[in-house]
Amino acid sequence: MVRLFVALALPDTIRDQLTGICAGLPRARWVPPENLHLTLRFIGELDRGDIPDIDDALSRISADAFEIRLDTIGFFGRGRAIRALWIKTARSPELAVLQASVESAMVRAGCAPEARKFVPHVTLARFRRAQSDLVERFVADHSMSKLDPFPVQALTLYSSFLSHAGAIYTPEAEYPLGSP
Ligand code: 3AM
Repeated sequence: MVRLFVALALPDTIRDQLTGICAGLPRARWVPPENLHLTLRFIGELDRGDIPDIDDALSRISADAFEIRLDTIGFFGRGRAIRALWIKTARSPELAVLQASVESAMVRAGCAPEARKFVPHVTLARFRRAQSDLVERFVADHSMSKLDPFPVQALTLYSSFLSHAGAIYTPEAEYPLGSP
């Protein structure tokens, strides 16, 4: 079995900018720089034999490259149950269309439809028992963080191996987008 997801890899410049933000929050389990990504579709556990159907569906997606920008820090959950700190993209109709294409492709490949609304974000940290006042202060302190825009030029199919030392994400295949 293999655990898969479809995501946007981030350029090194953006990883570096994010790594600069990811500090100074007690109890945060920061996502290591090499694991930072923007998930478009969590697929879940599949037989390796099902990968060709996923690969075929992703390779049929047709979309042009475009630019996005990460611009708002926030969190999922409330109080001690805050579970993730993230940075969200500025509104991007192109990203919404691309995510919808990935969703349709995955359903055509046999995956159950995703019921949750898509919130385009990069997870920066996870928490077991968050201190909500510190998380809220961190968000307020970073409300003016401005990251550079960057091009979205490919989709990446990742496998995820959950080890004791943390998740190991491996790019399994890349699907280039067309030139605009
Ligand atoms: O990109 P983020 O960090 O938001 O939380 C997992 C991570 O999301 C999410 O898939 C991404 C790559 O691991 N994920 C893990 N298990 C999941 C599940 N059962 C899940 N998303 C939905 N359902």
